[in-house]
Amino acid sequence: MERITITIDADLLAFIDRLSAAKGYGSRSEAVRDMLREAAKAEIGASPDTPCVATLSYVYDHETRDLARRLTNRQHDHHDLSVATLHVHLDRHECLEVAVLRGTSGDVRAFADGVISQRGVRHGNLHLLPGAPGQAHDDPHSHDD
Ligand code: NI
Repeated sequence: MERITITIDADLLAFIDRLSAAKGYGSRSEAVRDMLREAAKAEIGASPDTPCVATLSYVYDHETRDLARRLTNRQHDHHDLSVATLHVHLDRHECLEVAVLRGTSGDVRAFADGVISQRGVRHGNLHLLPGAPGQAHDDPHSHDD
């Protein structure tokens, strides 16, 4: 960890303190670090070549004709992106899947769009995180908490 000193106006400082209290941060530093991490996530969108890890979640009706098979085939076709998938049978008809993906943000987005746009897939959500493919946690200095 490096220590930096920043100068901000009273309004912004009050905002940081309100956010810290509302979200339960233990310190201003952790609140500000999380804001910067949010900014880093926005950066992922800037270039399709940015390495990332991602979670893709969606609900689908497994009785929709051929949908379950097509979704599985899609994951096999992109086995290089698909790290793992959690499947939950929500009720008699609906399934929730959470797929962990790793690759460039362009490839991950294209895969997610292809799943979310399928007829019968609902509540699709892609959450991208910065991370280098194949070395997400190998560097101890990249994981400070
Ligand atoms: Ni199911």
